[in-house]
Order: sequence, then C-alpha cells, then structure tokens
Amino acid sequence: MEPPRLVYIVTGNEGKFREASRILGEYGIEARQARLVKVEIQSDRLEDIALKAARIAYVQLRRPLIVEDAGLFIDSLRGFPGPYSDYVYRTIGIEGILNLLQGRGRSACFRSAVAYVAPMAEKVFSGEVCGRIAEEPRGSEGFGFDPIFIPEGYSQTFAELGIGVKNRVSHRAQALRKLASWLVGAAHTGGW
Ligand code: ITT
Repeated sequence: MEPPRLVYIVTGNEGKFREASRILGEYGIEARQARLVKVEIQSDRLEDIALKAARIAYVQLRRPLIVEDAGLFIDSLRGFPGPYSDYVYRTIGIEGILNLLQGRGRSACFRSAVAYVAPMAEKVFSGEVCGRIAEEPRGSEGFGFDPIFIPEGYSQTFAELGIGVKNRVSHRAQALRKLASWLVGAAHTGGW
C-alpha cells in the first residue's frame, strides 16, 4: 500500500507552519497549511489541548492532520504562562513578561505537543527545549517569544539564531521529529 505523504498542519501561525513543513520535508512528508479554526479547550496539559483540537479539526477536514500546541514555561513564575502563552503574548506581550521577570530567575522551557489524527491512527508526541529569558528582545527571525528565548548552550536568542538552528534544537522540532520517525516507520509496515 502506498502511504499518504501529505499531512495538513492546522494553524494560523505562518512561522509555525514554516518551521514544521521544513522538518517534515526532511522525512519526505509534504505539509500543507489548513487555516481552520483551532478549537482550544482549557487544560494544563498541552497534549490534551492539541489532541482535542486535532480531533475536532479532523471531523471537518477528513484528511491526516497535525495540530501543535506550544507554550513557554518560566520556572520563577511557576510555569506561567505555559498553556496560556497565546493569551499572554496577545495581551501583555514580550514587554509584559520582561517586566514580570525583574528581579526573578530567568530559566524557562518551551514545550510542544504535536497531535496527529488520521483515519487509522491517533498519536501525540512531545518536545522540550530549556534555556533562559534574555534581558531584552534581540533578533528579527521567528515569531512569538523567539526574541527573548536563549536556548541552553547558546548566547543568542532564537530570533537571532534563525530557523536553521531553531529546527535542530526546538521543542517543536523534537516533537515533530518523533512524529515523522513514527510515520516513516508506520508507512513501511503499511499502517500509516
Ligand atoms: P496556532 O494555535 O494557530 O497553531 P499559535 O501562535 O496560537 O498558533 P500556540 O498556541 O501553539 O500557537 O502558541 C502559544 C503562544 O506561544 C503563541 O503566542 C506563540 O507565539 C508562542 N510560541 C509557541 N511556539 C513558539 C516558538 O517556537 N517560538 C516563540 N514563541 C512561540
């Protein structure tokens, strides 16, 4: 059986799609963006949010698809904004996060949950990259909190490092590479 090599990524975030499609392309998987409304339940677990959203999107699209949910977890804020990162980004933004961090520890992790839903399969994969929050925004690449996140082992922010480095180390890259490896393996056994 010829496995489908096309996966839809349900997202309104062009930067997320660009990163994800490049990674999947390395595994011979073509990605297309589906700009459906992503229905997000309230939960502390990114995995639950991504899977529920993917199931709802699948009812509409009826094609193999991915929904990714990501968040920035800051240790000194006990994991805030975490699953609420989108809301926080749109309200207080990067400046608000930097203000909250004055006089506090700056270690933080980005986490990602990638949910894949297809006719014969449902899978969720997770990824994490830790590092620290910069003193001020730097760099112009990427999106969201990239100008203030410095991954461990680097001195530049994701927005300075660019998509090449980000796609080697990021939370999203790790989760998507797990999914892609699984898809490639499943395709060989005819189960994709
Ligand atoms: P979709 O829900 O449409 O996919 P989104 O931008 O809302 O796009 P998320 O809910 O997954 O994506 O992300 C929550 C927030 O965290 C959002 O403000 C993002 O900008 C930010 N974020 C997620 N991943 C990021 C990354 O790799 N670099 C910087 N910020 C990121």
